[in-house]
Amino acid sequence: RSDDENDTGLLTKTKPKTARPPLYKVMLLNDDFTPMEFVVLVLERFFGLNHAQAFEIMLTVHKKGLAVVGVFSHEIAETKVAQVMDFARRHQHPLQCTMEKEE
Ligand code: TYC
Repeated sequence: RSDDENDTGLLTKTKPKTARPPLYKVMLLNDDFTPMEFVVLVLERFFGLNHAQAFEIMLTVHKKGLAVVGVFSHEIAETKVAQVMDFARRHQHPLQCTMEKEE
């Protein structure tokens, strides 16, 4: 049989699959020392959120321990994590930002 003919004898089309690149969740982690307003600033500056959105996500991290702040390609996610970690370090805050492959 041909590739496009299955065991019922029916003709079917096998759709060529184009693999999509994996996406990565970027997460902020809570800590006891980073000021709330600094986290809001981070979310506005590096994730393009408005003040209300930034405040809401900051509060979610504060209450739940962590939250996803965005989903990006590997390269963009790495850049966001590096920008946040560098900004926090320069201001001597222990804020942690990590990335994880989305399933
Ligand atoms: N828990 C911090 C405080 O009470 C605020 C905070 C929120 C810190 C979110 C980190 O990712 C964070 N000042």
